[in-house]
Amino acid sequence: EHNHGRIEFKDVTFRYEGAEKPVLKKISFTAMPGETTAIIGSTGSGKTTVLQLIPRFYDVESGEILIDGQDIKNIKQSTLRSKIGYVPQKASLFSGTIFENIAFGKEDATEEEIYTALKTAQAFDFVEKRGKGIHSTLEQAGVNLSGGQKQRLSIARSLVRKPQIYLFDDSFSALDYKTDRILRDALKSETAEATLIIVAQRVNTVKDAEKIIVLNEGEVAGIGTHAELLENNKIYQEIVAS
Ligand code: DUT
Ligand code: MG
Repeated sequence: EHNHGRIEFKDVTFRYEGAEKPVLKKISFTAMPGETTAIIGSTGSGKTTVLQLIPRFYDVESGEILIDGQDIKNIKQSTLRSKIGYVPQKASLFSGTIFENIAFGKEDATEEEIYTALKTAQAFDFVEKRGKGIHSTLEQAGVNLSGGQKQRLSIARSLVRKPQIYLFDDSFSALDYKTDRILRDALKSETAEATLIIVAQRVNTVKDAEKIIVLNEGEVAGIGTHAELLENNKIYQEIVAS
């Protein structure tokens, strides 16, 4: 077994504490290193929940999640988290410099590493425009940033740590189509060996993924490429048409 970051969900069922019904029902899929696996589905379908099970923010009710063949329950929490770069749906920036925000989780990051990450995340230009560049302060956790700028800083933060596995939760939704495209191309070449899981609501963002998982009410409604799903998946067709 190679340690490359292959993620396998096997019949994963999950219920939030106190909830009557499970929000994920027998989810199975594999996400391969060197590939982008996209998860698409309407609001409330369970996309964020799927991502959050991987770093074990919650434990499954039944089924299992394996990384390179090993049940994540048997991986030390610190080892597991160090493998994963999780970019949450809502950017969690804090009041401090841009440098501190990007280096969060890798406090010994050099300026060069910060700049490289900002460039990949298409955040370099707007950061440079601020008086003190990366040493500018983000007031009140970034109230003076746009949604898309916050998303790009969050992405840069994940890149600095160079994890094996990247989980992007709707991280491109506030970007225009062109920036979305350029950013994902840059990500792909910067993280060529990594396992990328991208959650999105718009087809344009998932289209070129090696594998697209269609989630519907906590169930996998289909897995395939854009072309395959367009051909044979009713829910995917509806998303495309919407
Ligand atoms: N849910 C809870 N408790 C939580 C989080 C979510 O009960 O702490 C429910 C809400 C929803 C389901 O779980 O019915 C799936 O939520 P999730 O946030 O995973 O859905 P999503 O696909 O990420 O929705 P969105 O596109 O709005 O982000
Ligand atoms: Mg979500």
